[in-house]
Amino acid sequence: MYSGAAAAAGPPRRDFISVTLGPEEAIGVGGYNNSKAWRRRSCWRKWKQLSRLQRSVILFLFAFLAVCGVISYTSMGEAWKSITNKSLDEQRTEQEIPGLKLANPAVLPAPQKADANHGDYPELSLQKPPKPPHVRRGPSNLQIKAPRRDMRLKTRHDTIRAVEELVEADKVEKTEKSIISWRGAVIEPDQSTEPPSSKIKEPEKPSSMEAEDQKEPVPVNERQLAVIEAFRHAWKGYKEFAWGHDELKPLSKSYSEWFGLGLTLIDALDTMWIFGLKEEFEEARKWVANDLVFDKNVDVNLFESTIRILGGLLSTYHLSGDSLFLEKAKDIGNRLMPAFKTPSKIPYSDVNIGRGTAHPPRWTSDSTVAEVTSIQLEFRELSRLTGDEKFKKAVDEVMKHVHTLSGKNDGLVPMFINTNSGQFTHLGVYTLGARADSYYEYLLKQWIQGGKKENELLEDYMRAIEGVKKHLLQRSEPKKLTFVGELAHGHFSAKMDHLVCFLPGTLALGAHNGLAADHMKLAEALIETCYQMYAQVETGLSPEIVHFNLHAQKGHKDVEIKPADRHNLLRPETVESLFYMYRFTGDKKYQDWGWEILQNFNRYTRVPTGGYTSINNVQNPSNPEPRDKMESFFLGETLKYMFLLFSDDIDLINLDKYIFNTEAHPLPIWVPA
Ligand code: DMJ
Repeated sequence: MYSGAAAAAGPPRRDFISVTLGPEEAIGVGGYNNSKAWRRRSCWRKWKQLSRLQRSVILFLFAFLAVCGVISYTSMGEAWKSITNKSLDEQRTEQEIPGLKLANPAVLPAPQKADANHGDYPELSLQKPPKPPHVRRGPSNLQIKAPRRDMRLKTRHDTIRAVEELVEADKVEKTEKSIISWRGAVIEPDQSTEPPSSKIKEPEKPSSMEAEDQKEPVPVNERQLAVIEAFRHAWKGYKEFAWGHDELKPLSKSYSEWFGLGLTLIDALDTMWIFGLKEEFEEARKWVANDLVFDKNVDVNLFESTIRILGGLLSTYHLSGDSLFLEKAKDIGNRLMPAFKTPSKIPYSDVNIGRGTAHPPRWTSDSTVAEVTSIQLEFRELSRLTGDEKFKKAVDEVMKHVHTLSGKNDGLVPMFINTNSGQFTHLGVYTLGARADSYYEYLLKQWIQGGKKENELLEDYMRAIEGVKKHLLQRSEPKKLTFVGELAHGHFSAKMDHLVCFLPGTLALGAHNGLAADHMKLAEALIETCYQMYAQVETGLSPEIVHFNLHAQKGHKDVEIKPADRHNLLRPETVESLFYMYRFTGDKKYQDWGWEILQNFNRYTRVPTGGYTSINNVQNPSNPEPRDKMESFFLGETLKYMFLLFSDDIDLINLDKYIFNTEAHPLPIWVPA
């Protein structure tokens, strides 16, 4: 069908159409013409000469080939991307934890829709978590790394000393041959978790194994360095005079024993990990491996040993990935279980961990409400890690039972519960302070831990906050500070424990997780009050309890302090709440307030030979009357929250992935946001 020459040569073949070409187009005449224009015209003619059916078939074939081409291009691109990404991740992980493959199953259950069940509670409308305005998404700092020295260092004596020590630590790091890699420094790769015989499902892996956490840490800043320096000073005293014992007595250069289980050391493990104190962590780890024995004829308090020991071991396991800590956590968890063998299943306050017996205090068969309802995060996590449901069942039963109890006042609970009858006792007294505080905290935190599905917990929490607003909130004079008082048989008392200062942080956490926006407003008002409990006092440190003035009186501040209440135990609640408030608002004033508090701890509670001490009199700067005791929560909580408060890295214990227990030990959220 193409050539004029052929056409000229004789009759056209049957299946060709004869075409008469002009002279310039005839090959024979005009010579070989292969110009683009000619070819285009020729093709077009050929196309026009096809039948309609032929054209349709060709068009269809073209379309079909084009579609196939697009599909195979996309899927090959994806495959190529995943091949290259995977090999990079694998290389990185292999360098950090030899033998660890990314093929490991996901650590936590697959994410679910956070608001899946909210239909049941129309009044509890959830908001979208607000994005913190100030923070960039930075790398996770869960890997231990010595803080970098390329920071802007200032002239403050403390800071310089801290840096010198850190340089020293760097040197030690380089010579430590026993370390596999820092993240895996203490991981013995062959150890595996051995689920107990009553195993019901596969145990979970530690959250540190998440690929997402394998990022470069953000360098610490000057304020964080000052916290590290404070920690090192406290640790120096503990190491020298109280190693392996419960608490340091820094003035008498000795120690005190509560359970005889190295409380301070265990409480401080994850703090050291987060601060990047490798050498100290390694030494403490050795003590846990060789000297921490739970098979002891000793009575321990169920709540205190759960939040400090079980909580501390579990979080250290998560951060370090070292199965030693899980093994120890399982051991203590099992030894605490006899506490739940009561007629009502409300646990006894005390357990003999060597004998396997439990009992209430000598003078009563009551337990404290906050104690029996603030062990759940830890036991539930132990079940998830071991695959053994018995821990979770025991503590969930307590919550379910308390949910149904009468004797509450608009969601506010009394302070005692009887282990025989399972009923509240001493009805009519309501506080957010001692003996009730962490009941409220754990309602919200369990709800978050479990993926926001356990509606009874949320319901109880929301009711309780309404109860607080209705019965316990008042304003002081002259500054009109919002505070949380107490109610005793219908009488309001303007007394507030420092312990109540956990509440602004908890309210802010709830608001961040979609609860009512007015919770955040209340949090803002309350944290201001908690700060004033420090700022209005002569030493700049809060007493254990304050009384607020309800009526303006000339020469009187908002805060009054009774002689019996003017001690300070180095408690964490205010800095804890400052940390949450800064994370969620980015308002630097919270960091500045925390900085003031740290300086006042340094001024009035620091013991030159090592350690910090509780004091008896926050109103006397010239003699604050040191008590000679450093509580374990100063290292476990107070300094940890300070360090986190001064950080701008939201991935340094990301609050959408971790929930802090009431002793500041971070545990993974099962269904992270
Ligand atoms: C800690 O043991 C815990 O924070 C507990 O919830 C309350 N008491 C101390 C700190 O003040």
